[in-house]
Amino acid sequence: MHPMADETKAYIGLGGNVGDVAQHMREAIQILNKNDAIEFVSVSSVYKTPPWGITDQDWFLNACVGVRTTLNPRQLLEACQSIEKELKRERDVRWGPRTIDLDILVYGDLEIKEEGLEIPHPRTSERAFVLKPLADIAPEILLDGKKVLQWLNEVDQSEIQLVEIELI
Ligand code: A4P
Ligand code: MG
Repeated sequence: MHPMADETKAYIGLGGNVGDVAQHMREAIQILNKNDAIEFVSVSSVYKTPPWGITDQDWFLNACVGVRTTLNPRQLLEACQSIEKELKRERDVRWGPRTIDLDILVYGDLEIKEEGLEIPHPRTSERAFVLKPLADIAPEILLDGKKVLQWLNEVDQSEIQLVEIELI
């Protein structure tokens, strides 16, 4: 079998606001890396972002990774969810459940709207906390016909802060 057959470029968003989120991001990347079907390609900077949706909670750290994978979208979702479980299980005891989320933001140019799986991830083009890190590693990819960088310029990113930490 050709090792590069059927690889798709995908982008995964990392976010959390409980516990040592940067450390969870590092661990998530390490676990992704260990998967033979996932090749790690790129990582964004880390950003401190105001909470979106429910605003009465701590600020988040957000970042994005780019991968090449032979997994199909469902398999990649399962990989992401098993990482969440692994990292949350540890944290459950000490800090409660919301330590890190992994969202499949983009999978090639695929559009999926199924029960439990929507790609591109819902509301990506409205969310500065997703667009800012995604623009570090994939400014030119298209969401709904428009570049990530263009979407970013249309949202309020004034409160987002660059955090000087390395994930790899
Ligand atoms: N799901 C569907 N599509 C996808 C996809 N493309 N990638 C389903 C990953 N999961 C996907 O997710 C709920 C369900 O989404 C999963 O069972 C999966 O089948 P979850 O992670 O269990 O729950 P959640 O993340 O709390 O819900 P949701 O609706 O995904 O929330 P969001 O949209 O992820 O928002 N503010 C800042 N600043 N930074 C953040 O990172 N994150 C959230 C969560 C809110 N506010 C935030 C941030
Ligand atoms: Mg989510």
